[in-house]
Amino acid sequence: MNLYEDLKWRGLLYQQTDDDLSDKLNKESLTFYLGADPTADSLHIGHLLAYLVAKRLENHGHRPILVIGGGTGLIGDPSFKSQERKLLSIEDSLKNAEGIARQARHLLPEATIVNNYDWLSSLNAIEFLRDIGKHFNVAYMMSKDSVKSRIENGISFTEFSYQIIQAWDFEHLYRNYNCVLQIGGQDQWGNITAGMELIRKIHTVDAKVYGITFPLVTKADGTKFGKTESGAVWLDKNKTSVFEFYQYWINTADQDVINRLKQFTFLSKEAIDELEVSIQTEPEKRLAQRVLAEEITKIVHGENELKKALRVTEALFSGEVGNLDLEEVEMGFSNLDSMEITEDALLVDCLVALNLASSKRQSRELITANAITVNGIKVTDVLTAVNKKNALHGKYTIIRKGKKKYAVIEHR
Ligand code: 545
Repeated sequence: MNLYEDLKWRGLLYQQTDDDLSDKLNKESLTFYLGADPTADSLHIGHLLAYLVAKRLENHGHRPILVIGGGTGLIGDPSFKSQERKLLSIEDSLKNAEGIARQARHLLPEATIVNNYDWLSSLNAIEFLRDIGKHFNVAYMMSKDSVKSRIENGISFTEFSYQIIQAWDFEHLYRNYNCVLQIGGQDQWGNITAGMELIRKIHTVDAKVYGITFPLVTKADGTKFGKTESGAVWLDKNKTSVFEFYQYWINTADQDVINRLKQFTFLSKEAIDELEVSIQTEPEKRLAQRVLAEEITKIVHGENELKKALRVTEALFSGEVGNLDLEEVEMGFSNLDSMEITEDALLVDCLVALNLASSKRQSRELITANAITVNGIKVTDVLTAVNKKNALHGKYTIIRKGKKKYAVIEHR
């Protein structure tokens, strides 16, 4: 399969500006770009897709430029937003930009990374209005979905102008890097085409520049992709632990897992077809989900972190948590119901405090019924005490009720 067919097969092509783009993509080596505004200090898995598309193009011989929107982030992209954004402070924008740049560098180590604050911050109002603004017709700007959908509820001149600023980025990169292609999600179509317009007006109508977008990731059940009860699934392991990250992917529904494998992994069609068969023939193994979770966790967090997430998963399943190292314990248990104690305590009291039992009496019943383990060891004595000395790594006591319910005590 050539690159174009591969992108199509993976469901990664939503719109393209030219029909002859397939030949360009397959046969030439283009400099292209992808932008991200530092609206947060980390990317989440929705944005990850964009970087993986960039990586697919790079693997095929195209040259990526990753634009970190330190400048555009100060303006606020109205695309797909029903309401005006709160302005980001310059400090936050630049601080977030550092975080995003670090992740971008990790995902595409070979890419050129630039921050548009570097050229946007020195643009003055006269230049902006004379040299750039003059090329934009207001009716054209208002016809963009990002603006049109907002006219009634209100859109500031600031956000209205966003498309011009992103357009100027494309022109800047075209002029300085011979960048001829911009990629983005489907929400970016209006901004990408605005840039192509501007380049043709400033340079020549024949300037060969292109744009492609990929579709929003959707789930078969209609709920939002990339969200859990506790919020977005972030790439930063301090915001979403590697264990939670791994768990998110392993819980992918059968109806979605093949699409995810196509979009988010670099596995071949043959490999993915085989996994599709396994969903039919041995669904209980959840092989496709396992492969998906392992592949993506490896891409984002590396082999070593994946190993830890697998060890934690295995320990939670078997109950044998005693062999986990401190980092693994924290990875697996930081989000559980927990309590802190500074002195020794009776297990029966802890069970109540942790909501594992409704009363001391029930605590005792659970213990005599062999339903409670502490740090992986079955407890039979109702007078068992919980103390720092026996804690894992001198810090945590992990309690398990039945097969699945866990809680943690932190010793201070
Ligand atoms: C800025 C300057 C440019 C070109 C592009 C931009 C950014 C663009 C935009 N993109 C989105 C984004 O989200 C925040 C990410 C960091 C927390 O707003 N105007 O910055 C997303 N983008 C990736 C995909 C996207 C898009 O980063 O394009 O569609 C999500 O899949 O929403 O010169």
